[in-house]
Amino acid sequence: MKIFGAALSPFVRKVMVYCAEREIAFDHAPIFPMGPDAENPEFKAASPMAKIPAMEDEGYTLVDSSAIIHYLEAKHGSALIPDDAKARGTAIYFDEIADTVFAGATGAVFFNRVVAPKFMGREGDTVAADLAENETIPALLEKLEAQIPQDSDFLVGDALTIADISMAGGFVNMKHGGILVDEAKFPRTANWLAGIWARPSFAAQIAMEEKIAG
Ligand SMILES: N[C@@H](CCC(=O)N[C@@H](CS)C(=O)NCC(=O)O)C(=O)O
Repeated sequence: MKIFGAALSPFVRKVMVYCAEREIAFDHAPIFPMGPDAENPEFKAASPMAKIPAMEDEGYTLVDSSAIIHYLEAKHGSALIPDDAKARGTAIYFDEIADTVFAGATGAVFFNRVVAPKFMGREGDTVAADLAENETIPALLEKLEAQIPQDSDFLVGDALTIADISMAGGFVNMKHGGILVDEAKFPRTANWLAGIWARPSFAAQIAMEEKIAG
């Protein structure tokens, strides 16, 4: 199996960490889609809309982090998407909000403070990054804090699910943009996140990314 996409993308990271947790081997093609890599013929064949992550597996191609994880759960047996109806509903809910509202907010920081200046050779929109840091992200964290279970180290039930991988992955982009979750203001979120980031899958991913993000 081959995974196309830059590791710093929250969506690519989600698939990479999922594979690490499941010990699913893959080759990584670190495609950055906002430059010449977009013309890579293998990538174009796997990702018609030029989005990352894309996957090629035994001649089958697929785009979108959640779609790829659902495919891998079907192929390798379900492990990180719960079977129980309510647990599955909640896990997919967290995956969805990670990919939408949280990725939008953390992306404003990450894109403008890291991607634009470091990888695209232009200034980022510092006003947009500051607004996300000072207003959007704290407002989201306040809502998230109330949803972090008090009696578990995980977002759903008592084991790791796609919810933890997706949500904790988004916070890595915030970290690359210079923001950590304030433990004094959001203790449950900070504690949950520290536990997930300490897993070997995340620890290795973050260490590798920090060499790239600088
Ligand atoms: N919902 C998609 C989002 C994928 C996505 O937006 N990826 C971004 C990188 S973080 C991308 O490919 N951007 C390039 C573009 O839109 O041209 C997923 O979960 O995979």
